[in-house]
Amino acid sequence: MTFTLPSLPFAPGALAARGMCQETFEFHHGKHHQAYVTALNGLVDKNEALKGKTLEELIKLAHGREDLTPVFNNAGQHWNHSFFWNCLSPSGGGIPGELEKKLVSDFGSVDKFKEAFKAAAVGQFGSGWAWLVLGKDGRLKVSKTANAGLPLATGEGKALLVLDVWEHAYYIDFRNRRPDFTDNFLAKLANYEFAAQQLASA
Ligand code: MN3
Repeated sequence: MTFTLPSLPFAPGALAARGMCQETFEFHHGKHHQAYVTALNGLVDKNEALKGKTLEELIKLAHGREDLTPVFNNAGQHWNHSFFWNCLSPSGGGIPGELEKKLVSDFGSVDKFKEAFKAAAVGQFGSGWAWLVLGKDGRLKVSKTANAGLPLATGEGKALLVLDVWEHAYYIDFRNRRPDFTDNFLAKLANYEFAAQQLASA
């Protein structure tokens, strides 16, 4: 299987007025994400044992395998970025009723969810990702992963929403201010409709 860079689900300049400019997407989607896809295809191409596997199969196979670390890193980054683009929206920030009810039930309030998510995003030392996950116990939780990590690999549940907290995700728009980048995501960019769809299909 050859992997390809998915198209953005919106025009690259569509989020500029909400704090994520076109240049960010030209680099983040067009260069960073493309580089992970290209590297992954190269790794699969030279390893017979990896050919024909789906992205999810590659992630599970390579997770924890020292000899397959580059495969895990590039496959995880391809999955994470493909998911991340869907977690952004030109009409982001509004939380559908069903999801809001679940957030209130599991975190106490929407504000408490946002506080927990921000703490995960800001508290991730170095590169990584902040997640809203539906845990195996049926409760929503916030978590963070380093580098290319993802809930599919850790087995902690189903991903509903993610924020990329690698510096390349925010340096053009927010320079070094990851807390402001996270606040802006939660208030103006987060596609809670997509998160609600993930929850409904769980
Ligand atoms: Mn990234």
